[in-house]
Amino acid sequence: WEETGNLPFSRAKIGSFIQERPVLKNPFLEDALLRGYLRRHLPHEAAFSDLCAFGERVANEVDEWGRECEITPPRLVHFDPWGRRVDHIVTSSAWKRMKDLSAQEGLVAIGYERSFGEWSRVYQMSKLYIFSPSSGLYTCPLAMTDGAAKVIQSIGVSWPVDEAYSRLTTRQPERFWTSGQWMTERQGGSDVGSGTETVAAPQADGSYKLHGFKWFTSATDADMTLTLAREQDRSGATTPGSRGLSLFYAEVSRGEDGRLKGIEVQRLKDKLGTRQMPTAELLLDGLQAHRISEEGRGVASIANMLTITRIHNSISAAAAMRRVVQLAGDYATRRTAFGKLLKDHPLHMQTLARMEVETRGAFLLVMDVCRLLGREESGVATELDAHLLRLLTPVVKLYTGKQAVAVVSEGLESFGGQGYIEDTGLPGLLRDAQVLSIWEGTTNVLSLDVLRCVARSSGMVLHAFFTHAKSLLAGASSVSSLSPAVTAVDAALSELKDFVQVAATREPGYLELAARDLAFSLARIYTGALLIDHASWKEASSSDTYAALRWCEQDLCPVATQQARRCYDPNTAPLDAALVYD
Ligand code: UCC
Ligand code: FAD
Repeated sequence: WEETGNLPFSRAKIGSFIQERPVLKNPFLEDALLRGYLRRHLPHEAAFSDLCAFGERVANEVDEWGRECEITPPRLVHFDPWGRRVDHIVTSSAWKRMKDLSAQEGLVAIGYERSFGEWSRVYQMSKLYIFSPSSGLYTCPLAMTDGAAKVIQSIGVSWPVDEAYSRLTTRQPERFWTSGQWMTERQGGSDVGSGTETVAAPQADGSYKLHGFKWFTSATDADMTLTLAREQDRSGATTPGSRGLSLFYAEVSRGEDGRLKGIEVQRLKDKLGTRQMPTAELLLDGLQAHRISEEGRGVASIANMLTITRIHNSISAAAAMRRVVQLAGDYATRRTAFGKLLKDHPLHMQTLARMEVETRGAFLLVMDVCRLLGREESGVATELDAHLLRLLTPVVKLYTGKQAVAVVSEGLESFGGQGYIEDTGLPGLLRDAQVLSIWEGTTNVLSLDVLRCVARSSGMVLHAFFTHAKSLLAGASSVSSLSPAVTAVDAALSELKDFVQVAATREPGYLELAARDLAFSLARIYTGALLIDHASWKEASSSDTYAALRWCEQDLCPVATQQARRCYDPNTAPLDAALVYD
């Protein structure tokens, strides 16, 4: 060896083994459930060929742009070289390409063109699902843009927002606008009613000047925003609480001196994830705005935006899970340990299969909410559909947000140490997933939203839930292979019914403590029913059946389990507090 110079590791040789990387393939073609779901519900050649072509583009072109967004994060330039304040948020060229791509591909427009009628939202969200993990977080501005278009559509497309609407929903890159959603102030992001200090001073021309401080504003390079503020009366007084909040539309523009009009960008947030995208603190110092809601109806009017952004959030969560499972599956065909490929280790496959079950459940739950949204928007929704959409929107957001963190974290581990190495691109998936349960309403706040919508509907919302879940099970009653799953969901529905009956007789604090478990129960039961329904389709595969069975083996109704353990009784809250501060 010495004579030939082939000594291992000699003369700077670092060994000859190089591990093959996991390869991203066309995310549409790789996703059996997505294709099966669309074949069943949206069997249109045009949709399939568009999704297939887009998937090819995502794998071969766009994914690299997403990496570029990550490694070239936005930065804030406060002053120009001559000392003039400019507050310029410098973004990467890849981020700008994402904007053009989004317009060209109709990633917002599809929802408003409605070429596929009531299935248009499912089509749009399928595209976003393919795009999301490669998008460099561009799905964030798209979510808010879609939400703003929805709000404008719901209040009426007329001056002063008609031009904005046409720009938010266009496919022409040079006209396309994105929108911000500025709700959070320093005192409160959940409790917006108490936390909003921004005031709106009426102007002689009917517009307003906004003065306040917005603590979190994402994708701050947007062209416009919707935001909340308190209208001042002639004496400068405002109404406290939610009832004092109105919704305002403002354009983000610059004067001839190059300065932002009425806005100072204080700083960009230094974030755990979502680093591809700017999130700024903004001082609103006389920002010109137009009130677009009735006075005092700001929260109710922005609720349409929340519905849309929460659905986008859920799509991103399911997509992150799908991406990590795809990459982990591919890696398992390339990595060897203990003499065989990872894919040949049953315990490793069990781990990936459990991730796959979670991913399938999340996908079907969020697609069902998109289906309901599409039905509502095309005017074919029944009353039951409307109740389900209201109930399931917070449910899907809060449940998939938690699933995404767990599944993506497990996914990183399946690459061993490489899952922890930044330039593989894998850690970013986890860092970006962590925000999904925080923004657009935290898990607890959305659980309380579930309670609120149940409470305000005098039983109608829960009735819709039980009726639809039962009808999904009924379709599968003749499929014997699914019967253990059907029995499990049926039993969970009965437990849930019992819980509701008992809870109705208890003090309000009881329900508050049960809120999170209740929301999780709704998610697990409904998802179980959807998996069963999909598996009972005549073209379903044996894996569809297996996934349904596996999902339904878990505790589908944790709220009943915890109730039996007396976890919501009046003595629990003081005991919890004592434990925390022990
Ligand atoms: O985080 C943000 C942007 C992040 C970036 C975008 C990411 C998008 C995904 C990207 C994926 C990559 S923006 C900030 C988001 N902030 C929140 O989500 C706030 C969380 N807090 C809540 O949701 C609270 O529940 C509040 C603020 C809505 C509670 O306020 P109030 O004032 O206590 O609420 P009320 O009094 O219960 O409700 C006021 C009205 C009522 O209508 P009326 O008066 O007609 O009875 C409610 O029924 O608003 C109605 N309402 C709703 N309607 C409240 N929530 C809803 C709802 N969810 N749906 C329909
Ligand atoms: P808090 O309301 O202080 O909540 C703290 C904790 O208390 C949470 O765990 C919450 O669940 C819990 N909690 C609160 N109330 C209750 C209750 N009644 N019962 C039980 N538990 C409760 N906001 C915007 O408006 N626009 C943006 O573009 C935007 N971008 C963001 C980007 C990023 C990266 C992040 C991290 C946040 C962004 N936000 C944005 C803000 C985000 O929406 C808020 O941070 C979020 O809604 C939570 O509000 P908070 O931070 O005030 O938390």
